[in-house]
Amino acid sequence: MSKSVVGIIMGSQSDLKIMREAAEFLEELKIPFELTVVSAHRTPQRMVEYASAARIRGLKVIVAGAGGAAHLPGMIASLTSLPVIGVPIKSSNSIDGWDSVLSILQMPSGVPVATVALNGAKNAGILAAQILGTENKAIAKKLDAFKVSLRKKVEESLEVIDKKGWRHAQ
Ligand code: RP5
Repeated sequence: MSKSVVGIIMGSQSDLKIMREAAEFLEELKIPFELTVVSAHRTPQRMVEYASAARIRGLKVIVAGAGGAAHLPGMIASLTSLPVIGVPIKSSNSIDGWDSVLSILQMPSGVPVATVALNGAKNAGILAAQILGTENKAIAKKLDAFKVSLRKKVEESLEVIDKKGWRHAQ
């Protein structure tokens, strides 16, 4: 794989400090992605062009992050039949983050956006990889190894607790 299969987009460069976590996970798994700024409100034409050309350019999943009145993920989902994962971001114009969560989550019937937690860009990267992993055995294998690493981290933390003699439940 060398052509980008995941498109990571965000409403502003200020979202990058969060959205980079999606990029870093995909990089770790060696999944080719592209990353750019597309704003639903400031560059609406660019948003339409991006979504309309996404499938034909070879993208298979789009990860879209935005804060405040976060219309980007939903609008992208309205313009393409590719799966769209939305990342609500607690941005400078967010009241407390709920505005972006609800703007991305509460989509009308027929136009889903798979919404991750507030600032949950890493999970968006993981979910994008999992979607690709349904068809790609090499990616699925790396995701299985990732799951094992999660389990091992918990086991290691239990060992620390055991050393203290604090654990009672199995
Ligand atoms: C949203 O407004 C962007 O996604 C960003 O989270 C927020 C603030 O943007 P800037 O004013 O920092 O460019 O559209």
